[in-house]
Amino acid sequence: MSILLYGAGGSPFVRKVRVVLAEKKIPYDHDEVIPINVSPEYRKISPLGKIPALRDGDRTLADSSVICAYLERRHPEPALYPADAYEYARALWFEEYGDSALVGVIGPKIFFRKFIAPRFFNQPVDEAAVEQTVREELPPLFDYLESQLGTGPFFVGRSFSIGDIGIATHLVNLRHCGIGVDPARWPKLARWAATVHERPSFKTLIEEDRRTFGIE
Ligand SMILES: N[C@@H](CCC(=O)N[C@@H](CS)C(=O)NCC(=O)O)C(=O)O
Repeated sequence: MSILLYGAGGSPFVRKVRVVLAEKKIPYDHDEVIPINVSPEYRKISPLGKIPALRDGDRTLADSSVICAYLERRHPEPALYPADAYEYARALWFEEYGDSALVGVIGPKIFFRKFIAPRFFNQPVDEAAVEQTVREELPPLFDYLESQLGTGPFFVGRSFSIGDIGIATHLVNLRHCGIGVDPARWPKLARWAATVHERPSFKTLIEEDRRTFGIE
């Protein structure tokens, strides 16, 4: 097996790559690197010291978006990037929205405080801070996403794409914190998230995280 993916499973960016690998049925080995005090050897592969990184034979790459784009060229089927130029750019936009706007709120302000801090740093959960973020910062992000979903099942065109993966991976971490998308307030987004998280590529990883982290 020539592909080796580096990066711990709870990372939304690592999950993005794993979903792409699963959708394309690409076999891989997995080295669950935790991005704290990474070794000089790992920094040669991932110069910013972040996860994920990927080795394909004697070639290496860092950054989830870069890795997913590479995998698409190496293994074009099933296509996860739309063929149409505008739809292609829209899919990249949603991936970027997940990797900047969503992670900026969900990562440090919710997932870290509620999930990582108590489990790995033995710190109590700052529930008031989490609740404030959920009340004030998450809704505008969900309002935008709700406004972008049409009548179809996916964010862009008629096919599941990197745009869906790039949003859904961050909502998994929210879900691990016991926070979902309220279907009364964001019906399209809630339906979309439930459908995407039921795909085998996501479902397998969600169940794996549940076992690993003892999530009820
Ligand atoms: N743009 C990067 C972001 C990766 C990222 O921020 N990963 C986090 C873990 S979820 C990390 O490695 N953090 C450690 C650090 O920033 O030093 C990507 O898409 O791969």
